[in-house]
Amino acid sequence: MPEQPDKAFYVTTPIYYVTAPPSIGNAYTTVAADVLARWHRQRGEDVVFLTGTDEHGQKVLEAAEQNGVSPMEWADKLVETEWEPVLAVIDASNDDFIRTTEPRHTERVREFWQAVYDRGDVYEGTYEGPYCIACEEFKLPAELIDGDGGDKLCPIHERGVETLSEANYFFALSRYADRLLELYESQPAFVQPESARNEVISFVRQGLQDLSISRSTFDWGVPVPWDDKHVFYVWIDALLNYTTAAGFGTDPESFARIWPADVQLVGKDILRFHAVIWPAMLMAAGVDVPRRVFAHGWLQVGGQKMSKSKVTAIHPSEVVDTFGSDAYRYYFMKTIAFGSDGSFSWEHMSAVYTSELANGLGNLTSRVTAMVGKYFDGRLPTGKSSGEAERQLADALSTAAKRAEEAVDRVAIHEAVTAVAEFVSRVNGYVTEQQPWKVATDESPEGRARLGAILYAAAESLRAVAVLHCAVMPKTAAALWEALGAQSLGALSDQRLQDVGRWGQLPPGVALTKGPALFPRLVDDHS
Ligand code: ME8
Repeated sequence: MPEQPDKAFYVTTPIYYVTAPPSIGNAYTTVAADVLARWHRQRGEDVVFLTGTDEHGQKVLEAAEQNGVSPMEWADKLVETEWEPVLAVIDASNDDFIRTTEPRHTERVREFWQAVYDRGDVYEGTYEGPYCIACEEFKLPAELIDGDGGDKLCPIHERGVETLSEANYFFALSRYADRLLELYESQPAFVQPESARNEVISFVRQGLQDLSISRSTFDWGVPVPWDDKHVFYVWIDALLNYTTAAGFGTDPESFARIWPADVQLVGKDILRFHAVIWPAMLMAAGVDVPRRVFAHGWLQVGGQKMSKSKVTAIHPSEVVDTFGSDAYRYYFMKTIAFGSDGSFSWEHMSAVYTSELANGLGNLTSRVTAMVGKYFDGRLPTGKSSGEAERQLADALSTAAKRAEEAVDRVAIHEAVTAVAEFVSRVNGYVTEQQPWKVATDESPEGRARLGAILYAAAESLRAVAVLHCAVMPKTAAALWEALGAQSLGALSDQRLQDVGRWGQLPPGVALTKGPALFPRLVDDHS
């Protein structure tokens, strides 16, 4: 890969259909992308984090018709009342929000495809085949499953498919099969995790069919520049959002800084679009392909069989209202192996909240700040009388920080959060073993010095936890930073992950405060 010294770290989510309000499924991808964005910012990198909405196509048109408004009115309403507000609910720190109906995008779509047309990779033809509107995708007959009445259903949505037959324009995708296979070989990180990579390779090895890229039976889309009776197929318009937002075709300087994307997160349902069609489109236009497309697993509710409808029934606000956005983010990022399917249940979420957050990090923080208050008038003592136990704690911190950093580079978000959570347990265990409340009964200078060393080590560990947990639980990390009096080290956002393991940063003498509980006890635990 050519070196780009000023390259920003560019992370994207899929752009979501404005058919319905967001669900905990959509929010899962956005939170993961947000954690990566915040983590990389905490390394001091220039970061661009993009999310947005996918507003064209038959599916959105149908939703608007069912609600008796124009598709544009419908899209505006959903973006304004649902898709933008949900970002604040889950505390997403996106740098841009793209809507595919914006002129900055539609103009780029027309230019991009005109260029591919001019290069000879687009031709006119007819296609007939089963089409799932919910997926906005042609299906292969062999993929379909049998419904109760003997009809054929989409395997993802378990709903009927239509037979679409029309004259339209085709992209010569089949010409790119060999180049795609070469890409998967030479750039193994291009599709991750490994299971997704294998699936994509075996799919492409079977040979690719050309892709129908226009529609003439409805007009809710970007008009095809060389034939205004057609609009572009929603997917080949939507995929281009990632290059539009980076400045493709308008701002070469910004495009050189941002593109190629470093991590494009997608659910496994849309893997082929991102790992097959998308790079082939870019190759056809002579644009670099992304560095990594990462497909995460599917969320289920209450351990039930995969179903879009069950997850879509839960709005992120419902969960955030009970647990807060930090606990929400922690739960989804830690308990589900990123890349595997996962399950949400209120009971499990309550249990994790109580044991790991309220009784874990929350209680540790309140114990440490309360003891510094009680035994040292709220001023951090020195750690001069440290011994073997404190050295081991410092080692555990540096191991946890390395593990977390290395896991984030593999997009193993759950491993990174787990490494930090295990360090928190380790610190809790340390405080319990050292029994500072007993040491406090020894009022000799040695006893005082030892007590100081224990509380210093515990507070210094929490200083590191604030920095390490900042990407996942930004509000908690900020409250912890304040409780520790750590503002004297500068703003939390200026603390670098590269330095987090350096022991002894908190200056003795700073004022610690026992603020409100970081994670209040649950009133209604939904169990
Ligand atoms: O596919 N579990 O939009 P979409 C995990 N517009 N992730 C889930 C999920 C679940 N149960 N449900 C949804 C589209 N997601 C297109 C994308 S990109 C150029 C165009 C997440 O609104 C997951 O990331 O159907 C999935 O890929 C995405 O939402 C689908 O959102």
